[in-house]
Amino acid sequence: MATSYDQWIELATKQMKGKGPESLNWKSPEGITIKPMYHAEDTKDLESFSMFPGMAPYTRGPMATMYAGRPWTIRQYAGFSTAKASNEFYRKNLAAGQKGLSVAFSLSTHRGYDSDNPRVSGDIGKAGVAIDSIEDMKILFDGIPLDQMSVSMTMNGAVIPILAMWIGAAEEQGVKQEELNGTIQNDILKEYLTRNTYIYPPEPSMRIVSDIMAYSSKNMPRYNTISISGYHIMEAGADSVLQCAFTLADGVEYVRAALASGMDVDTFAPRLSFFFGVGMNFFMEIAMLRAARFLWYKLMQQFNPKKPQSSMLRTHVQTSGWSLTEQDPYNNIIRTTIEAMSAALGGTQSLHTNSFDEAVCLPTEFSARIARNTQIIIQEESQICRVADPLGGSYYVEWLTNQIVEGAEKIINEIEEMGGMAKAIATGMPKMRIEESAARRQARIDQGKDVIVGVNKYRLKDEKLDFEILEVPDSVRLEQIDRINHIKKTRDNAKTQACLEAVTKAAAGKDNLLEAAIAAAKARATVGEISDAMEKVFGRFVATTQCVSGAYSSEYSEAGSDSAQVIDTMRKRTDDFMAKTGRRPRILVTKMGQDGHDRGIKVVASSYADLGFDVDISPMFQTPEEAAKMAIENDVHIVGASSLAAGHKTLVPELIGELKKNGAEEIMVVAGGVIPPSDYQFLYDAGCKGIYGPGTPITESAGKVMDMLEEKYCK
Ligand code: MLC
Ligand code: 5AD
Repeated sequence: MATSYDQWIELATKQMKGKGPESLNWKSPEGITIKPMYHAEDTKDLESFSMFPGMAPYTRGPMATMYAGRPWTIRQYAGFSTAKASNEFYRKNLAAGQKGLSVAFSLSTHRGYDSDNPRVSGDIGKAGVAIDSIEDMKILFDGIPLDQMSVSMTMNGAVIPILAMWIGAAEEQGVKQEELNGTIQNDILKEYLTRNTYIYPPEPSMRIVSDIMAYSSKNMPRYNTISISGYHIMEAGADSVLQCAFTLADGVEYVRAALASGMDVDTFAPRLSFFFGVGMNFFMEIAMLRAARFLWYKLMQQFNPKKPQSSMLRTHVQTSGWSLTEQDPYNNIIRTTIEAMSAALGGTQSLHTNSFDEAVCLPTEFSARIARNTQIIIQEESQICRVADPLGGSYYVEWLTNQIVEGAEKIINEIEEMGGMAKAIATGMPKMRIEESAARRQARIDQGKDVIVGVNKYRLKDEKLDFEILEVPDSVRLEQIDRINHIKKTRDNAKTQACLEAVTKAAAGKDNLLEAAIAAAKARATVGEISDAMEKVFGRFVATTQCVSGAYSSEYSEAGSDSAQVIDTMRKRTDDFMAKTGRRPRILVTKMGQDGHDRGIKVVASSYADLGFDVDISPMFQTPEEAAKMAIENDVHIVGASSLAAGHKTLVPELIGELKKNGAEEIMVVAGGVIPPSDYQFLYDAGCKGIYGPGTPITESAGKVMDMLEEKYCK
């Protein structure tokens, strides 16, 4: 029976008692207007999408049969404590159905510090495994055959020593370089943008990227030399269009850097890989992955590749850690399942599913099992792997894919006009866009416009956490220091020093840095020593901190008078404080230790400023001593310490101690971030005045801070 769109509108209008279906249109965070229904008309001009998987432009996936031929790799990101503890964890996971490895390193290692460096005393092994030398690396892969197991290593800052140690450890395991299979993240641009585990300034860092590509394409043909990452861009607050655009623009920048270093496009481009994050907007995430493949193909054509693989986007996906909640945490299993389905229906090659305890601690054996089984059940029970790109041809998905292509292309063109992504990053443009998007999202959540079950709707009265929490003992640091001392005593020091000098010489000249570092790693030089050998020439990068303004309050006031009133009330309180004390309430927000997750402090800083606070943001990576000094010099009323990498029990008490030592105990300290509730009392006992966990609305924490300030200064 023939039907028409007009008839559908008529029917819908009738069923909705006179309201047209356009009243159901929804504007997504990307600014895309989503209609309640799609049909053939919406896709009729999208000819580029009538195609096959495995064929250019690869929208439907890079392989012809996709998961029907081989399912994606179940690759769980993990690492904590010592190499021995992580090795045991890996082996158990592999025995239980995990297929590929993915190493999470300690933040101290990321930043090129050995475990005996006093700057990192609160970080060792807390957020990933601490690796100081090739000996640690050998323990990490003990009993894991590196010629068979593909290994991803998330390393960007200290990428040269870590990759060198992995190659060296494999060799000492009897595995040749050409047999090695895996991926190194090696994506430094997004570190300046969001993840913050850089060491050197951008220019030498880009050279490191090219040196790794050059070395690997010659010696390790099966190795993916980079994992161009949108995940962290999304986690920092970017919507899907921004994630897609900035990630691909980063990719183009790397291609240009490799070409400029004299490589032929077809020697390195087939081994570029990608990494995207998927959140809770189910179809949007699927469309983003499809759009990214289409756009990458298109973008690569300007470099005239001859091999099809050179323009084929292959990607890893991780479900969104940020989307998971501390409140009612078993809901996180459901969220992760939905996100994993997006990744699969979007055609990922490899996937990490987060554990439900994400917002509290690192995965335990129990939570890791559920996360892994989420993938195994999808692969082995749901039958969705039987057909390649099963959503191909869906009016909505195809239309949405095209929307993301168009939106991202616009931003990529803007970046091209600025001279490419490195230049765009230097202007601060992408960072500000991401932070604005994050502040808006926070405002929508704080008002209940974006629902988060168990947090801003259906909240439980009793929020007891009833699961085991993984805690890394401080003794890991001492164990690591013992091993460093032992290595330094037993190695041939003259040989080590000569190798380190060769690394410095390579940094100053043209020799390949990875090649020089492999020799140093085999001569038992440490991560810190190899990093320092390059730092002598490259220097260390210090970021300047900027902050958006107005995004939080403008998103808030758009919601109408009730919400706007919340903002007005807070502003009146900060104005009154000023009238009574002669100063605005002044807060320093700080990140201490090597924890680079700055979405939280950026959102807090820009929203508090919108509410009438004077806000100072400390540079990243402060020691407690430095943070205290800044608080005193800036004469703040209160310090907010954000911790997402398990350093809170050392760093927060040390900060309070430093303030006291310098006669500034009147400066109050509050903490926020990923802090297990079982640690709250410990922090209160140490003098912390407030703890605001994930899911606390900004207006609520600001209200509590004002309560304390009014009590102290206005009575
Ligand atoms: C796949 N294959 C097929 C096939 N599908 N063959 C025939 N028919 C099919 N349908 C083949 C492939 O060609 C390949 O062979 C082999 O199977 C493996 O498939 P793959 O697609 O290459 O998978 P994989 O090896 O898993 O590689 C995926 C990848 C890679 C290219 C995306 O880069 C990767 O594993 N990335 C992981 C990155 C990661 O884990 N990052 C964690 C970040 S966490 P051949 O012969 O070509 O090998 C993080 C958090 C933080 O960053 O700390 O901030
Ligand atoms: N083990 C497991 N997952 C980790 N993540 C970060 N560190 C680890 C680790 N050591 C995951 C979390 C986080 C994301 C960046 O990576 O899901 O949100």
